[in-house]
Amino acid sequence: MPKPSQEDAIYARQHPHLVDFEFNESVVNVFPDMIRRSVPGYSTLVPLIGLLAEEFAQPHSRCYDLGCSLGAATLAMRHRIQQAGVEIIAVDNSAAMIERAHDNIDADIDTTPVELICADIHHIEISNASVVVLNFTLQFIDPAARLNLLQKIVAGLRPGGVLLLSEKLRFDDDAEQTLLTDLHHAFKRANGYSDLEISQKRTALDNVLIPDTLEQHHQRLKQAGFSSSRLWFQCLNFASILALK
Ligand code: GEK
Repeated sequence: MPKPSQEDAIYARQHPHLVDFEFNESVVNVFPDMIRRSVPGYSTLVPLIGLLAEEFAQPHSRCYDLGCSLGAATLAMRHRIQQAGVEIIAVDNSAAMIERAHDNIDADIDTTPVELICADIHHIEISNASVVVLNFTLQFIDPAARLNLLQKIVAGLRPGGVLLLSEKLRFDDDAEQTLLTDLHHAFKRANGYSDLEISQKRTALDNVLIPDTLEQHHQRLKQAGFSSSRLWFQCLNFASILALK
């Protein structure tokens, strides 16, 4: 049985020495609550990833969920994909995440095979892919390594294959950046986070989550070799792009 998720109170009290955010055991315990209350649109976006995967999955191909955490997008794809011979490969470099993802997959009744791999996504092989999902993962990758990773994904995709790339956005225009940041903080306050929690989490993520602008994403995807990319989902400063090989 998967362990029930707990409420996220990681930054509820003052932390005298704030360290950079890590995907460790204490985050795993509260992760579903944390991501739902912190990422606007997450609860709508994840099932839609399943729907898009159903559209683009090709028979006898692989669907990848890179930075799968507890396997939310993996399960969403698994619940929709009907094509024969599809295998889902879910990868995360946090052992605590993969351990809990195993429980979630085991408790699910669908039968599409899922392989869970505890590894850095830079080091895994991508081949025979029709769908690749990076759901809020690229933002945690060193900016200097992002193009390389996207090039590896294009190389591993079949013709007609897609990348679904969801990210927190940054905006070049200062007024837009301020407006969307204020709205995001209002979203978190409305979901019960205090101002202390919001500001401590922000500090902890400062060196770890490095967002790009929408324009940077489109340019990098083109440079990596995708033939087109378009925004298909946005909720406040969180968005998802569909890139076609
Ligand atoms: C979801 N997709 O629920 N290699 C493998 N995994 C990594 C790496 C790396 N180099 N860097 C970070 N991760 C999920 C949510 S969370 C987003 C994704 C968030 C993993 C990291 O361990 C974490 O589990 C995940 O990427 C990012 O649909 O917490 O905002």
